[in-house]
Amino acid sequence: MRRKPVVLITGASGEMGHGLIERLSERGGSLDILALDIRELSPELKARCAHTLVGATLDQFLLGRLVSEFESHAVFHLAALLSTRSEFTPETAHQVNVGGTLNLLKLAVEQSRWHGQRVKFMFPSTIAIYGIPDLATKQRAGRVNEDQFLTPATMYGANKLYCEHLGRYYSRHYRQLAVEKERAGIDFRSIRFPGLISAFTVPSGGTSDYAPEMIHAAAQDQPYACFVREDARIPFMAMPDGIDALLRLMDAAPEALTRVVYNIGAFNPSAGEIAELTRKAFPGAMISFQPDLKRQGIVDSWPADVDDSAARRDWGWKPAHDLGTTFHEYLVPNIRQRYARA
Ligand code: AKB
Repeated sequence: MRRKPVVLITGASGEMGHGLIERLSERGGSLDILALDIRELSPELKARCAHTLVGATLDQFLLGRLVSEFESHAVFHLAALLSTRSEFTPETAHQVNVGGTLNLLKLAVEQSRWHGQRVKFMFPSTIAIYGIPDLATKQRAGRVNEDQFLTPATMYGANKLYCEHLGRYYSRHYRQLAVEKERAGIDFRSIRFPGLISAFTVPSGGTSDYAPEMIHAAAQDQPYACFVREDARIPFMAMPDGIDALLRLMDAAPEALTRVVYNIGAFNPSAGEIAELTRKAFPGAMISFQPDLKRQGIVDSWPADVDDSAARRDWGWKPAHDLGTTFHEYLVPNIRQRYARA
């Protein structure tokens, strides 16, 4: 009896999961989608998946059942507690973000043993792995490359940085003292995502959430008190570009890749610039700035911009949306439609 060959997506019901399932289901391909999340998927998302499971990546029994029924050939491990939420429960965040990732890496390497092919393991890392000590240094640093300021100031950033190293270990050094080398093993590939802005989902638990929160509030004529200063500046990207980047990196030929972990960038507006564009798109938007100094401190530790030349060179990364088209072609029309229907 052959198990069903699938691409496994954890955190499937999350912001990135929504976009990825839509794109993967449209793309088709030989692998069915197996979606795993602690929450039930929406009916629309479920309709795009061949199989859905409700459960946690920490549930060893569930993962064991998954292995008995499905043959995973690729994994998108999206399940995570984001930066702000992780600060309220740092130990739980460690268990979910690191323990969950370890479980999935172990599952992937076992799967590759069963079917004898390398399992592509796609891992979303984050700009939160960077830790810049102060604003003067942030200003001087400008576009930060992948090998700078690797001193995260949050549990989430520490978790993600460690998981990058875990992925590299499983990909290149796993069981290196065993008599028999892993025949197939896993092919771990990771992107350090900037703040992602979606027109179709509202963020939860991130510190870069002020951008999407502001825009979605304005579209609903709700007042929004922004928790960072007007001059706060970090890199952002339209969600569709983030999904495209994941798929493009997955499709890249192994020999083209000079790194396991890549930066990608698109635009890096200040919070004030985002507010200005939001007021233009939604006249009368009630936006105020009431910085939460603690959350502001996290944003100040993240780079103002990233150097993504390695991704552009190795696998042809190029964002489809700049700040203007993100607002005028992606966010505003879709968000207007979303709330008009509501
Ligand atoms: C967060 O704010 O925690 C995330 C991220 C930048 O990784 N959106």
